[in-house]
Amino acid sequence: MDNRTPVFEPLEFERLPVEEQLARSRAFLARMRGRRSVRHFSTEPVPFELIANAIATAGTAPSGANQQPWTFVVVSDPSVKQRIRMAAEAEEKESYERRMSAEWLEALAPLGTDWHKPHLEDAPYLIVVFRQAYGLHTDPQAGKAQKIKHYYSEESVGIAVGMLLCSLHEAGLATLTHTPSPMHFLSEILERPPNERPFLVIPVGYPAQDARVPVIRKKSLDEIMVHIKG
Ligand code: IYR
Repeated sequence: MDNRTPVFEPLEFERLPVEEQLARSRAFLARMRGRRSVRHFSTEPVPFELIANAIATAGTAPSGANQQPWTFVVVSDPSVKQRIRMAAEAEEKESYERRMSAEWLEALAPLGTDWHKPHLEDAPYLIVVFRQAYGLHTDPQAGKAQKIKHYYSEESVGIAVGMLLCSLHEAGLATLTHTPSPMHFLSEILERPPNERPFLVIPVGYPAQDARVPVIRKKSLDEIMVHIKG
Protein backbone atom coordinates (compact mmCIF):
# COMPACT_ATOMS: atom_id res chain seq x y z
CA MET A 1 0.00 0.00 0.00
CA ASP A 2 1.14 3.50 -0.88
CA ASN A 3 1.98 5.28 2.39
CA ARG A 4 0.05 8.37 1.18
CA THR A 5 -3.25 6.47 1.26
CA PRO A 6 -5.17 7.61 4.36
CA VAL A 7 -6.10 4.97 6.89
CA PHE A 8 -9.12 5.72 9.05
CA GLU A 9 -10.28 4.36 12.39
CA PRO A 10 -13.37 5.10 14.51
CA LEU A 11 -13.07 8.27 16.60
CA GLU A 12 -12.81 7.67 20.33
CA PHE A 13 -15.14 10.27 21.79
CA GLU A 14 -16.90 10.36 25.13
CA ARG A 15 -20.17 12.29 24.94
CA LEU A 16 -20.68 14.01 28.30
CA PRO A 17 -23.94 15.02 29.98
CA VAL A 18 -24.38 18.76 29.46
CA GLU A 19 -24.17 19.49 33.21
CA GLU A 20 -20.78 17.87 33.28
CA GLN A 21 -19.66 19.75 30.18
CA LEU A 22 -20.57 23.03 31.88
CA ALA A 23 -18.98 22.07 35.18
CA ARG A 24 -15.71 21.07 33.51
CA SER A 25 -15.65 24.15 31.29
CA ARG A 26 -16.29 26.52 34.22
CA ALA A 27 -13.70 24.80 36.41
CA PHE A 28 -11.10 25.01 33.63
CA LEU A 29 -11.82 28.70 33.07
CA ALA A 30 -11.46 29.39 36.81
CA ARG A 31 -8.14 27.52 36.90
CA MET A 32 -6.79 29.32 33.85
CA ARG A 33 -7.77 32.71 35.28
CA GLY A 34 -5.19 32.04 37.99
CA ARG A 35 -2.31 31.68 35.52
CA ARG A 36 0.23 34.50 35.63
CA SER A 37 3.58 35.13 34.01
CA VAL A 38 6.04 34.78 36.89
CA ARG A 39 9.47 36.41 37.03
CA HIS A 40 10.46 35.48 40.60
CA PHE A 41 11.24 31.78 40.96
CA SER A 42 12.20 29.59 43.90
CA THR A 43 15.19 27.31 43.34
CA GLU A 44 13.19 24.44 44.90
CA PRO A 45 13.37 21.31 42.72
CA VAL A 46 10.37 20.19 40.67
CA PRO A 47 9.48 16.55 39.88
CA PHE A 48 10.83 15.90 36.37
CA GLU A 49 7.70 13.97 35.40
CA LEU A 50 5.71 17.23 35.52
CA ILE A 51 7.99 18.64 32.83
CA ALA A 52 7.94 15.44 30.77
CA ASN A 53 4.14 15.21 30.96
CA ALA A 54 3.74 18.85 29.91
CA ILE A 55 5.97 18.28 26.87
CA ALA A 56 4.09 15.08 26.02
CA THR A 57 0.86 17.13 26.27
CA ALA A 58 2.31 19.76 23.93
CA GLY A 59 3.16 16.89 21.58
CA THR A 60 -0.58 16.10 21.24
CA ALA A 61 -1.20 19.51 19.62
CA PRO A 62 -2.61 19.79 16.13
CA SER A 63 -0.01 20.87 13.57
CA GLY A 64 0.19 21.68 9.87
CA ALA A 65 0.05 18.37 7.93
CA ASN A 66 0.67 16.69 11.33
CA GLN A 67 4.36 17.52 10.86
CA GLN A 68 4.85 18.30 14.57
CA PRO A 69 7.54 20.89 13.81
CA TRP A 70 8.82 21.31 17.37
CA THR A 71 11.70 20.37 19.63
CA PHE A 72 11.58 21.03 23.38
CA VAL A 73 15.01 21.26 24.99
CA VAL A 74 14.88 20.88 28.77
CA VAL A 75 17.77 22.50 30.62
CA SER A 76 18.40 21.79 34.29
CA ASP A 77 22.23 21.87 34.20
CA PRO A 78 23.16 24.97 36.28
CA SER A 79 26.19 25.78 34.13
CA VAL A 80 24.09 25.76 30.93
CA LYS A 81 21.37 27.85 32.61
CA GLN A 82 24.08 30.32 33.63
CA ARG A 83 25.41 30.56 30.05
CA ILE A 84 21.87 31.16 28.77
CA ARG A 85 21.30 33.86 31.39
CA MET A 86 24.57 35.62 30.57
CA ALA A 87 23.88 35.59 26.82
CA ALA A 88 20.22 36.62 27.25
CA GLU A 89 21.14 39.49 29.58
CA ALA A 90 23.79 40.76 27.17
CA GLU A 91 21.23 40.87 24.32
CA GLU A 92 18.46 42.23 26.52
CA LYS A 93 20.67 45.00 27.94
CA GLU A 94 21.45 46.12 24.40
CA SER A 95 17.76 45.90 23.49
CA TYR A 96 16.44 47.83 26.51
CA GLU A 97 19.19 50.48 26.31
CA ARG A 98 19.46 50.92 22.53
CA ARG A 99 17.38 48.69 20.22
CA MET A 100 13.81 48.97 21.52
CA SER A 101 11.76 51.96 20.40
CA ALA A 102 10.30 54.45 22.89
CA GLU A 103 6.87 53.16 21.87
CA TRP A 104 7.87 49.57 22.70
CA LEU A 105 9.36 50.53 26.07
CA GLU A 106 6.20 52.46 26.86
CA ALA A 107 4.04 49.43 26.03
CA LEU A 108 6.15 47.30 28.40
CA ALA A 109 6.30 49.85 31.23
CA PRO A 110 3.23 48.47 33.12
CA LEU A 111 4.92 45.05 33.33
CA GLY A 112 8.03 46.41 35.05
CA THR A 113 10.43 44.26 33.02
CA ASP A 114 14.09 45.09 32.46
CA TRP A 115 17.24 43.35 31.18
CA HIS A 116 17.98 41.50 34.44
CA LYS A 117 16.96 37.85 34.06
CA PRO A 118 17.82 36.05 37.35
CA HIS A 119 14.87 33.72 36.75
CA LEU A 120 16.88 32.05 33.96
CA GLU A 121 19.13 30.62 36.68
CA ASP A 122 16.72 30.40 39.63
CA ALA A 123 14.04 28.33 37.89
CA PRO A 124 14.96 24.63 38.18
CA TYR A 125 14.05 24.03 34.53
CA LEU A 126 14.20 26.03 31.33
CA ILE A 127 12.19 24.62 28.46
CA VAL A 128 13.67 26.07 25.27
CA VAL A 129 11.23 25.62 22.42
CA PHE A 130 12.53 25.32 18.86
CA ARG A 131 10.46 25.59 15.68
CA GLN A 132 11.54 23.33 12.85
CA ALA A 133 11.35 25.71 9.87
CA TYR A 134 11.77 22.65 7.65
CA GLY A 135 12.24 18.95 8.26
CA LEU A 136 15.38 16.96 7.57
CA HIS A 137 15.01 13.42 6.32
CA THR A 138 18.01 11.23 5.71
CA ASP A 139 17.33 8.56 3.11
CA PRO A 140 19.26 5.44 4.17
CA GLN A 141 20.15 4.73 0.50
CA ALA A 142 21.08 8.22 -0.71
CA GLY A 143 22.64 9.08 2.66
CA LYS A 144 22.20 12.81 2.10
CA ALA A 145 19.74 14.78 4.26
CA GLN A 146 16.70 16.05 2.33
CA LYS A 147 14.78 19.21 3.23
CA ILE A 148 11.06 18.69 3.82
CA LYS A 149 8.79 21.73 3.59
CA HIS A 150 6.86 22.43 6.81
CA TYR A 151 3.44 24.07 6.73
CA TYR A 152 2.14 26.56 9.32
CA SER A 153 5.05 25.90 11.67
CA GLU A 154 4.59 29.19 13.58
CA GLU A 155 0.93 28.49 14.26
CA SER A 156 1.65 24.86 15.14
CA VAL A 157 4.36 25.65 17.67
CA GLY A 158 2.26 28.46 19.16
CA ILE A 159 -0.63 26.06 19.77
CA ALA A 160 1.70 23.44 21.28
CA VAL A 161 3.21 26.02 23.64
CA GLY A 162 -0.28 27.05 24.75
CA MET A 163 -1.01 23.46 25.69
CA LEU A 164 2.37 23.16 27.45
CA LEU A 165 1.58 26.25 29.56
CA CYS A 166 -1.87 24.87 30.47
CA SER A 167 -0.35 21.56 31.58
CA LEU A 168 2.31 23.22 33.72
CA HIS A 169 -0.22 25.57 35.31
CA GLU A 170 -2.61 22.68 35.97
CA ALA A 171 0.29 20.81 37.62
CA GLY A 172 0.76 23.70 40.06
CA LEU A 173 3.87 25.22 38.49
CA ALA A 174 4.71 28.76 37.50
CA THR A 175 5.99 29.72 34.04
CA LEU A 176 7.23 32.67 32.04
CA THR A 177 7.17 33.03 28.26
CA HIS A 178 10.47 34.75 27.62
CA THR A 179 11.60 35.97 24.20
CA PRO A 180 15.17 37.26 24.37
CA SER A 181 15.96 39.08 21.16
CA PRO A 182 17.82 38.18 19.06
CA MET A 183 17.94 34.60 20.28
CA HIS A 184 20.29 32.72 17.95
CA PHE A 185 22.63 32.26 20.97
CA LEU A 186 20.23 29.51 22.07
CA SER A 187 20.98 27.46 18.93
CA GLU A 188 24.70 27.78 19.65
CA ILE A 189 24.62 27.00 23.37
CA LEU A 190 22.19 24.11 22.90
CA GLU A 191 23.87 22.91 19.67
CA ARG A 192 20.68 22.69 17.63
CA PRO A 193 20.71 21.94 13.88
CA PRO A 194 20.12 24.74 11.32
CA ASN A 195 16.48 23.75 10.58
CA GLU A 196 15.54 24.49 14.22
CA ARG A 197 14.84 28.13 15.10
CA PRO A 198 14.59 29.32 18.72
CA PHE A 199 10.94 30.16 19.47
CA LEU A 200 10.61 30.78 23.23
CA VAL A 201 12.38 30.20 26.54
CA ILE A 202 10.08 29.01 29.32
CA PRO A 203 11.47 29.08 32.87
CA VAL A 204 9.46 26.61 34.99
CA GLY A 205 9.35 26.15 38.75
CA TYR A 206 7.64 27.19 41.95
CA PRO A 207 7.22 30.90 42.50
CA ALA A 208 9.54 32.52 45.06
CA GLN A 209 7.94 33.04 48.50
CA ASP A 210 7.83 36.79 47.89
CA ALA A 211 6.97 36.62 44.18
CA ARG A 212 5.14 39.69 42.95
CA VAL A 213 3.29 40.20 39.69
CA PRO A 214 2.20 43.43 38.01
CA VAL A 215 -1.41 44.52 38.41
CA ILE A 216 -2.83 44.04 34.92
CA ARG A 217 -6.22 43.04 33.61
CA LYS A 218 -7.35 40.70 30.89
CA LYS A 219 -9.91 41.93 28.36
CA SER A 220 -13.49 40.88 29.11
CA LEU A 221 -15.32 38.34 26.99
CA ASP A 222 -17.33 41.18 25.42
CA GLU A 223 -14.12 42.82 24.27
CA ILE A 224 -12.68 39.74 22.59
CA MET A 225 -15.70 37.84 21.22
CA VAL A 226 -17.84 38.68 18.24
CA HIS A 227 -20.85 36.38 17.84
CA ILE A 228 -22.55 36.39 14.44
CA LYS A 229 -26.02 35.07 15.28
CA GLY A 230 -28.40 33.70 12.66
N1 IYR B 1 12.33 40.35 25.48
C1 IYR B 1 12.31 41.35 26.52
C2 IYR B 1 11.28 42.41 26.32
C3 IYR B 1 9.87 42.01 26.42
C4 IYR B 1 9.07 42.12 25.30
C5 IYR B 1 7.73 41.84 25.39
I1 IYR B 1 6.56 42.15 23.78
C6 IYR B 1 7.17 41.44 26.61
O1 IYR B 1 5.82 41.15 26.70
C7 IYR B 1 7.97 41.35 27.74
C8 IYR B 1 9.34 41.63 27.62
C9 IYR B 1 12.24 40.71 27.91
O2 IYR B 1 12.04 39.50 27.99
O3 IYR B 1 12.40 41.42 28.89
